[in-house]
Amino acid sequence: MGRNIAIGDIHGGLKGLIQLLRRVDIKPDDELIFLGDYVDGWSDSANVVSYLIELAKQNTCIFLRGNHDDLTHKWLQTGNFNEKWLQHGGQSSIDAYRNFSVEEKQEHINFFNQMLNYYIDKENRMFVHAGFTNQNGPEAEYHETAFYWDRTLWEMTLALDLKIEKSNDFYPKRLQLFKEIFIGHTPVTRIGKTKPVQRANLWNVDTGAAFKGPISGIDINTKEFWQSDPVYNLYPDEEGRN
Ligand SMILES: [Mn+2]
Repeated sequence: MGRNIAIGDIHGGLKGLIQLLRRVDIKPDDELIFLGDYVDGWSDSANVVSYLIELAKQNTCIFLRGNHDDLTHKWLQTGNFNEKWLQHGGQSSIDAYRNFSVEEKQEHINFFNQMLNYYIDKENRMFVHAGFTNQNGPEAEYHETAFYWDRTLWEMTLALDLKIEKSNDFYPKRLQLFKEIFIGHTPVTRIGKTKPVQRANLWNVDTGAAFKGPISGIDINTKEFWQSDPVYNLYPDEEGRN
């Protein structure tokens, strides 16, 4: 039986992703659940997407949609973008696509189209890039952008008294809905951590690859995890997102 491995934010760091998958020692029957943000950051944004398209031919892969994927997707489709995106890694994605043909870009657009906003597995574990806000669960979410932008789910667990019992009336309803929730989006380096962080039944697997951290993968059953080197060390001539 293969493993189920969730992988955090990548942000164009293909060298880190390859290193991570080698350390995980992936086998053909392992399922890989990517938590989003494949692009915007290091210079290999477009190459990461090409790599993932190929990887999905060998392994069962689930690709969640990150906020950076959504912005890059929109730019690829329409040519439209905003200044904020350029400053937060968008320029690196524009540069990365410079030598890609129309056909290659179309293949990537198809890949972006097929990304999921969230995924719930047979054991009622939820996977989403950022979070959700509706107490009645993701199906009831009013604005789909929450799935790749929300930070309240993560912030709530940081503020939560972890001694509170799940049966307590004040236990957050959003957490009660699922056995476990796996997210990326907010680097754990912001709270001084470098490894995947558990808060209640929520796991944050974004270890800050866009900045000074590594890319992380975690076996969702055993919680064994693996990491690349800090990605900025693999791109010594680049400034990254700082
Ligand atoms: Mn991110």
